[in-house]
Parts: sequence; C-alpha cells; structure tokens
Amino acid sequence: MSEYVRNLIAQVKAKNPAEPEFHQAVQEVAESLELVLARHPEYRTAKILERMVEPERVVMFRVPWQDDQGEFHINRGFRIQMNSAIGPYKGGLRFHPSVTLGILKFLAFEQVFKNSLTSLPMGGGKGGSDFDPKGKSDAEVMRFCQSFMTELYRHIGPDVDVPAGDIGVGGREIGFLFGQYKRLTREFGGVLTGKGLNWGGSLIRPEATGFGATYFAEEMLKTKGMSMSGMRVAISGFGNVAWGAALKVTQLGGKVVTLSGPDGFVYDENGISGEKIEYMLELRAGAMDAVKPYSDKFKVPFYAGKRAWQIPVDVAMPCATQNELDENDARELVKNGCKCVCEGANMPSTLAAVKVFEEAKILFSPGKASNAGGVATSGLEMSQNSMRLNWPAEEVDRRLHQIMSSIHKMCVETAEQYGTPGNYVNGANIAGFLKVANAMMDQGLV
Ligand code: NDP
Ligand code: 2IT
Repeated sequence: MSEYVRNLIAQVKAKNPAEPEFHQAVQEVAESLELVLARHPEYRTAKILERMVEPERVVMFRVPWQDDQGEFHINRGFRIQMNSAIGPYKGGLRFHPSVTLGILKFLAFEQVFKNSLTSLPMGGGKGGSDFDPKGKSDAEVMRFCQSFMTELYRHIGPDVDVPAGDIGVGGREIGFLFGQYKRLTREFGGVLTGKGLNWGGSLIRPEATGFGATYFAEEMLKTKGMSMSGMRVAISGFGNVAWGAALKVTQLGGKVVTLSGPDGFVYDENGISGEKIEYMLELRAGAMDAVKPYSDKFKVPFYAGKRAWQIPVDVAMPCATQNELDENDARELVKNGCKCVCEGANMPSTLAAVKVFEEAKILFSPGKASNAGGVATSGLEMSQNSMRLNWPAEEVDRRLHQIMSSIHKMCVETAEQYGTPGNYVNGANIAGFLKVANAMMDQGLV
C-alpha cells in the first residue's frame, strides 16, 4: 500500500471513528485507485479522493410514531447525499435495526461508483432508519413511513435526490412514502423509484437486481468458456435480490440449492424453482426473519445458525447483507471447487474473503458492479417518468441486459488497461471512479 493511501485511510478512520464498514469500503476502493493515482497525479493534486470520502451533505432526523397499542416510539432517520457530480443523488432506503450512520455512509460511498458504472446520469446517496419492520402491522409501517417522509420530503425531489428500496423497503413502503410526499408537496413526480405499476413504476424493477446479477455472472462464466446452464448455485438471503437471482438462474438452466436467513440456511438438493420461488415472496412478506418455514413446507434439511457456503457449488451468489461471507467461508467455497462468486448484496464478502478469491484466481465480482442492475433499472424508471410513458417488460429487460453486459466489458477492459487482468474489483473501482473524478475536475472546486 502506498504512503498516500495509508495516510488517507488513517485520516478516514480518525475522522469517522466507530464506522468500520465505511473504513472497509474506502480501503477497498483506495487500494484499487493506487494504480490510477500513480498514472494521474492531477487527481491527487485536486484531492479528488479526499473529497469523495466526505459526503456532500448528511441529514439526520427524529422519526416519532405510534404503534397499534398506542405506545410511542422514536427512531432515527438518515439521508446521506454523497456525490452529485454526474446526476441527482440516487440510492435506496434501508429499514433494519442494524442501521447506523456508518452503515449508510459505506452504502452511499459504494453507490457513487455503482451508479457511475451504469452509464446513466445518477449521483450517489443512501438513507434509511434503524426501524425494525419485523412483526409490524401494515398500519404501523404506514405511520412510520409517513413520519419518516414528513422530514425527508424537504431534502429530495425528482432532480435533487431520488430514493428507492433496499433491505426492509419494498413496494409497500415505497407506496406509503410516495403518498406522503405527494400530500406534502402537492406534486406527482418521479421522486422515488420502485413505485407501483399503476402510478409510475417500471416493469422489471422488482426483478432487476437479481436478474442483473445473474446476467453479470453469465458474462463472467463466458470468459472461461462456461455458462449458467447446469451449474449448482448457492444463494444467500431470501429477499428481493435473492428472489430475482433464483428466478433468472433457474431460467438459464442453473440449479439453486440454498437460501438463507438470519436463522440459518436451507439445502434443497432438487433445486429451488417454480412454486418454491413464489413461496420466497410469502416468506418475505411474513416479515418473520426466518427461512426455516421453507424446510418445513418442502421437507428439506435446515441448518440452524449456519451459512450456506459450506455446501459444494459451482457458483455462489451472496444476496443478503454486508460481511456475510468471511475468510473461512471463502476457503470452504474454493476448497469445494467453486468457480465463480457474484455479489448480489452490497459488500457481502469481507476484505480477507476477497483476497482468498483473488489468490485462488476464481471469478469474483464486487457488488458495485454485479448488483448495479437494480439502480440501473431505477434509472430507466426515471427516464420513463420524465417521458411520461411506460416501456414493455421486454424493452426494460433488454436495456437491463445490455447495461450489465456493458458494465462487465468495462470492468474487464479497465482491469486489463491497469495491468491486473481478470480483477473485477480493480476494474469496477477504477472505471466507476474515473467518470465521477473527471466530472468533479470539470466542475471546479466542488
Ligand atoms: P430484503 O429486505 O428484500 O432482503 C434482505 C435479506 O437479507 C433478507 O433475507 C434478510 O433477512 C437478510 N438480512 C438482512 N439483514 C441481515 C443480517 N444482519 N443478517 C442476516 N441476514 C440479514 O432486501 P434486498 O434483497 O433488497 O437486499 C439484499 C442485499 O442486496 C442488501 O445488501 C442490499 O443493499 C442489496 N441490494 C439491493 C438492491 C435492491 O434493489 N433491492 C439493489 C442492489 C443491492 P431478514 O429480513 O429476515 O432480516
Ligand atoms: O444498493 C442499491 O443499489 C439499491 N438498493 C438500489 C438503489 C436504487 O436507487 O434503485
């Protein structure tokens, strides 16, 4: 590691204590960027990276709400407006008890590079709350969303900042948030993505992240003369991203053999397809935090408190949450002959796990490249809203597919140009950085 990068990381740690996920995300990017900064000292002089690790703005607010029994609750709301060099802030909202300022800063930082890779004009942002949707009634979720938006609405807008879903925020929550935004502003516009189909949403947006990740995995496999057809695939999580990935892997002839939740994982040797994929939607809507009901219903083994990575597979797609795959899991996957790890979640692999994949020279893609299909399709939803029309599913899917292929190509070519062929981490970080950095240079000291 160069002295410059070491100093930068030390400064980030000193200024942002107790934010380990943010430090981790910055370190991964900064290590890749050494290659660029060595060739282009102008970015160092202009302190582009020092600027990029400082959010343009952070909004943090109180969210008071009342449960069905009349008890009062106070949660914390956030919106991190990280970088607007190439477009309005864009990124999801996460509702989960583990949400902190540091978690959202890591996600917003990743989002800047990811959105740049999509080639659409979107800056980076992220937000959310430590609200726990588990076991809450529809009415409670609605009251929470209304209270959350009663502050957030002043900070967002179709040309300012366009939030979407993430963990714990799906179609239902986007509906409640949109309704409240409209009441407060009297404007019907493209201020959120992931909207319902009858009121400005885009076809394929629910499927987009998992579909996109699978298209990306297929492209990676192609570089080694392989394809998804016939592959055994481990998926973690059972939410929106895991569902879309299970659908597309199955369509392409792969066999999904695992799903997981905070309670453990299920192993379905016969493959998770058809009505079993439908059942994932029920599981998630139940908001019970568990995949065990799947093993009861379909009579397959359930491993309590364990992770799916111990099962021998050809392809692994971590689609649950950050740091869910560590060094030991990575060694286990490699030992069992895994050929490709494609991240559907944001930063699911620890830095040490990524090193194991790199050393074993297996295909590995970072989430900011392989899960960009979700936000890319959000970008397509914004375009449709601006044009006031809706594209058919085939049109959106075609564009999504083309965007994922082009991100893949960009990663491969950039990694090669900077002397690290096959390194998708470097390819994604460098290609994502260059577009944003050049826009910042053009716009003066911003
Ligand atoms: P969902 O809420 O639909 O599902 C999240 C899944 O991860 C659930 O299975 C959830 O279980 C599990 N999970 C959440 N937190 C934890 C935790 N701390 N420990 C173990 N399991 C956990 O979210 P998404 O599918 O939308 O998001 C999954 C990942 O994909 C996240 O990393 C997200 O940032 C990323 N992503 C999402 C995109 C999108 O468009 N939705 C786009 C790009 C990336 P439970 O709910 O029971 O806790
Ligand atoms: O992490 C992500 O890219 C998302 N949660 C989707 C963001 C979006 O604006 O669609």
